[in-house]
Amino acid sequence: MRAYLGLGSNLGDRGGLLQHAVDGLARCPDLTVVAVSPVYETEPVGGPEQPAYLNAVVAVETGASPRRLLEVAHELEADAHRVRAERWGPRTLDVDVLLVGDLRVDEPDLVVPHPRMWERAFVMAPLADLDAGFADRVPDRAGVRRTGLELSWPETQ
Ligand code: GSY
Repeated sequence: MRAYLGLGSNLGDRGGLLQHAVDGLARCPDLTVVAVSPVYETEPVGGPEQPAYLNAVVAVETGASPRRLLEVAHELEADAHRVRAERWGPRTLDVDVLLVGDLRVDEPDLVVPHPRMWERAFVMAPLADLDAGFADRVPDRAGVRRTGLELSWPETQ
């Protein structure tokens, strides 16, 4: 299955934290990283006043369940010392399970496809870079700009 994970960081070495997450995914035996989007700098959506985010989307090939992908996401976040104290507040690293093939999950702590992805240009713009089939679903791009930063993964190293 092709799955997509969203990465976001707005604290500390934001680019380094995104790269650290991609490196962690590339080491994970449950999946293969097949593509990584360009990095976008994006205005925060929701929550208190907080710094701008860097966002990217990673495409993986995997036979892992959405639940296992959520575990991997939480491991990466914990590794980045994310403090989960404030739900919508700044975070060193946020990893969201966006899509897992055609699977649908609706559980209290896991909803796939990610329920808010369609309205978030910081998710849909990088997702459309990886799959042009989403290009006509990208909402207003105000506050979302592509940086020159590129993340690497084994195929590009
Ligand atoms: O859900 C991801 C965390 N997050 C973000 C984000 O990654 N980027 C932007 N621009 N705003 C956000 N608000 C939240 S919460």
